[in-house]
Amino acid sequence: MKLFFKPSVWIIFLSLILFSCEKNEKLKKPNFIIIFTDDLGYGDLGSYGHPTIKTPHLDQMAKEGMRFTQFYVGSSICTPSRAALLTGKLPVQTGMYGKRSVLFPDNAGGLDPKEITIASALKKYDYKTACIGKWHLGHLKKYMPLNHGFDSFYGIPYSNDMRPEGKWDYARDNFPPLPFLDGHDTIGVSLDQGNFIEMFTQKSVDFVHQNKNNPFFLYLAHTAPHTPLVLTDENKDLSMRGAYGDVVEEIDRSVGKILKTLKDLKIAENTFVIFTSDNGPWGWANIDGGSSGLLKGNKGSVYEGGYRVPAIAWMPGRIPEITTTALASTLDFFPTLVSLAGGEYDKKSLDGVDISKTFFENSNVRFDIHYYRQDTLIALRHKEWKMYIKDPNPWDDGPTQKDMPLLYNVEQDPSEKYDIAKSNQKIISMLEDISLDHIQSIKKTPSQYEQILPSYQTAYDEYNKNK
Ligand SMILES: [Ca+2]
Repeated sequence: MKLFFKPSVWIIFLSLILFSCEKNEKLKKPNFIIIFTDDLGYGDLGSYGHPTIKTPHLDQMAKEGMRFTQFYVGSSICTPSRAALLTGKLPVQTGMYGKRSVLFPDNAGGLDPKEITIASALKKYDYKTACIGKWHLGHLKKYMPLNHGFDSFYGIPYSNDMRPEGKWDYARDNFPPLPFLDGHDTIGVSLDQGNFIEMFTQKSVDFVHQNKNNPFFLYLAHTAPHTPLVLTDENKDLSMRGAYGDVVEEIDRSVGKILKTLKDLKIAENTFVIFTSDNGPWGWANIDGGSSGLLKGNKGSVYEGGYRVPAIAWMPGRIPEITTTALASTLDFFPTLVSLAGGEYDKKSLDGVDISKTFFENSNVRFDIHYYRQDTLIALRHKEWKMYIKDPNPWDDGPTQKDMPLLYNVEQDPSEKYDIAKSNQKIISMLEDISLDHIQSIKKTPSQYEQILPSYQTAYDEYNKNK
């Protein structure tokens, strides 16, 4: 029997097929959660070898997912590291670098609203986006998360120690009480920081619940374990590692709650979660700072301990359960997430690369890491080789500029103990060519840190005169 329908019936039939395809396409778009801690070192988690900090939820996440041993940030300090993660560009390209290292409440600059962030890119593909925690990419309204592609913001505009209560006399005399914002509105000042991890966690869990039926991107940038280490009574004195351990263990419980929410809502298999840190531990914070484990150096340095951080990627059934030695960087989040969302981006402008194949197939995609101090390339890693073309630390008694280049095999010598430059001239020549190509290809944008807000200018000049 020959089937025959009127044209109008065919149109309805085809529309239904198209509608269901479109719906399936939407369902296939993965959700993304980036959990970004502040100043957590390479050696601070149980699964990264810390002897006394207990991190059972993160260790379980590592067991169920991919644990990176050679994962890097775009800069070893807060502001530029955050800019690199969100834009996929080295800070030298976005102007998010400068003599002061990071932005302060007296700064007039920030991340140019014209820069495309992961959030603004994903919004084009129907993602709901939230920024929870610490921003630190410019606190004036035009630079804040709502003007960088985020539908909502809940947290603090800069670091948790930029407040009058600390020991720094300039901050004590000039900085306002630390504001806490919801969107553009300040909803409190000098709030008890002991509640921050719980507040950020609850807000994150609520956001996931609200968006369980549509694609979402959550950027959860904890203010911890950056000093001051503040804890509520119920989270205090639990860790053998003291207050720093207490804070890291509270973050661990927070991660457990978020992953449990994804499992309970049955969206874990479609949610890509990555946990990492913005830079190495704060060496100057003494016992209140973390540990870079076997790596040399701390936050702010160009040594491995500044740039190499713990990172765990998790997407049950999709990301293999493995410890990987593949190189990867927070710079790669932008291109990777946008391409996983089925989106397009301008490859040429980015320093990050799509490392989906690293996450899903454990293959090596990235081969180079660039280590900058402000706008200057200090060192280059290519595969196992790391070469310093500039003095890694002009403030210590170690090698000086005339001793450059230094060369380390950081796979055999992750602690950067043994300079092997003299016996490897061919490697040096190859790395010199690669670094020269890189330097010539980089488009520098002037520092956004230089301009001081008029209301601070007198105090700022006075402070710098007396320094
Ligand atoms: Ca930091």
